[in-house]
Amino acid sequence: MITRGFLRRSTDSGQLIRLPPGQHVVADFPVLSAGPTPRIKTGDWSFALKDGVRPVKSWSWAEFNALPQTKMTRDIHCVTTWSKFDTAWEGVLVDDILADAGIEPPTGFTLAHSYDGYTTNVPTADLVVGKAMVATRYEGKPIPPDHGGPARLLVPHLYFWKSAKWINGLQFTKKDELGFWELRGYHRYGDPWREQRYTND
Ligand SMILES: Nc1nc2c(c(=O)[nH]1)N[C@H]1C(S)=C(S)[C@@H](COP(=O)(O)O)O[C@H]1N2
Ligand SMILES: [Mo]
Repeated sequence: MITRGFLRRSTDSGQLIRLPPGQHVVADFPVLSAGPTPRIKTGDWSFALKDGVRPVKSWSWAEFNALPQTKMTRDIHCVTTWSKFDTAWEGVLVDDILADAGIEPPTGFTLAHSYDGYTTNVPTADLVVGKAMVATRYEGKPIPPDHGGPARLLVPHLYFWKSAKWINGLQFTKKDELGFWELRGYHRYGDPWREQRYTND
């Protein structure tokens, strides 16, 4: 039986594995940020959904926390080669954000935006149908600031740089516009199972 928390891939020999190629398992939770940790008070926090330049809807912290809450336990894979198994998150599925805004995904691409100016691009299809959430809790507690609190994107099936910390919005874009690391040599998609680390992988 395969449960949602235990994604396993078959090797040629038929063996079941859960560690993508070139990765090793860690027990700790490394912090990786391009700059200093922004400190955002939940009272100042808001999350905005945009279709191109057009604002669709925004939520305060209280409004966002009143949306349906979902738990997700997933393995995560950082491009710097560490993987961490069974990380437990809670937050709002992107599906439930869209439902609350009363829209279907308007374009095939999405750019996530964060309080530190970080951006990352993800195909919209990789954010919906239960694949991704805006997480507000980790291991049963508010997400620590270094790990992206008050809220971070969680797209566990792609390399962890796609999981934007300190997220403050999702923007639908007509084209696949590159984000912070994607402009600096990381792969535009970032599938750990295909080792899509750098632009031409
Ligand atoms: N806003 C923002 N999100 C970010 C980053 C960042 O610098 N800023 N770094 C990314 C990278 S490269 C990784 S590997 C993960 C690290 O998350 P962690 O510090 O919780 O392990 O966050 C990603 N999300
Ligand atoms: Mo990273």
